Amino acid sequence: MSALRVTRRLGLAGLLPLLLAAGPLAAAGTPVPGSNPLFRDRFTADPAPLVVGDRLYLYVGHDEARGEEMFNMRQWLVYSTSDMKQWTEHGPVMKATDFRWAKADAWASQVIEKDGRYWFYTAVEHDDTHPGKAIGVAVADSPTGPFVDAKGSALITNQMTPKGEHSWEDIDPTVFTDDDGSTWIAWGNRHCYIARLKPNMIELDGEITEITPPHFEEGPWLHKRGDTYYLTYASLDRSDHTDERISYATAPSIQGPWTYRGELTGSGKNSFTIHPGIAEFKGQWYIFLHNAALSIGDQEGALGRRAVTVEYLQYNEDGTLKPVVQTDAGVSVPPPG
Ligand code: FUB
Repeated sequence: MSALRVTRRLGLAGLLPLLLAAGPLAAAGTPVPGSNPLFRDRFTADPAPLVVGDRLYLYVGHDEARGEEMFNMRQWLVYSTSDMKQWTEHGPVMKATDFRWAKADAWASQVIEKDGRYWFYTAVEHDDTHPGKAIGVAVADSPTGPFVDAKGSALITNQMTPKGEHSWEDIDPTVFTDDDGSTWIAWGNRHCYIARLKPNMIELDGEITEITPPHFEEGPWLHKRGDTYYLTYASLDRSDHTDERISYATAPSIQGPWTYRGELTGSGKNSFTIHPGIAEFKGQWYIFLHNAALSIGDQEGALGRRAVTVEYLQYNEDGTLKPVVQTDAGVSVPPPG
């Protein structure tokens, strides 16, 4: 059916929701605010939201891979919004090599606020004194930085979790403060670990416990709603698909026991990896993800050229999560149902 006939049949009012749902380039080549991907002038990955007052800050890794390069991630960027539609770019907050003991790889991170300071936990490649990936912690007095190494050495090294058979086991930290004020850090690739942090935020307080849920691959994210704790993560069911999806587990306490709840999303378009970041903002829950559907000039989306997206996150009455589909429209349209 021609565009003219569609317009006649639906009228302009009927056409508007279709145009919005069409996503990024609906209005004369201009992205619809809130549509996906969120940022189109550079490649971004591993989104980690943080709500501070009436703004939501979004920390991302900057994907700079060229050609067939796998990953080239040197720095983290931060954006913020007050309405989930218009985003302010604050630029780089830190480079991997700002940790003097690290030599590369600004991989996935999360920032949380505690006692008025902002604590930035992230994965990097350690120098040869502790080979493999490691988790560092930096701190700032503002959510936009500047962040500086808070410890002067890694918080977690590859050698602290000897079970893993590969050098990138200790990545993708997620941090969560429970109602009693205790802060917990979970992380991992193939194996998922959790430990309590000391009140100083730069040391582990006690044992590291393994909590690996079914099909766990990487990218854990901890959050709580009501009395339920959620562990959402990138999963890989090697028996039936080849790209990561998002799965989740729930628990009655941060210390478990965790119950596997199944897959939450499919794979990100064109992307082996996918990575969740979850936040409640102004009464609405959101899940940030990434895919590799964005092209910039002659650089097409790829493993190391990803693009951050956002969708509504909705709960069933029993606290389980409604399936999430990555859309072009994102949050430019109202939440379903
Ligand atoms: O961005 C580098 C790595 O890819 C992250 O640490 C993983 O979660 C995956 O997204």
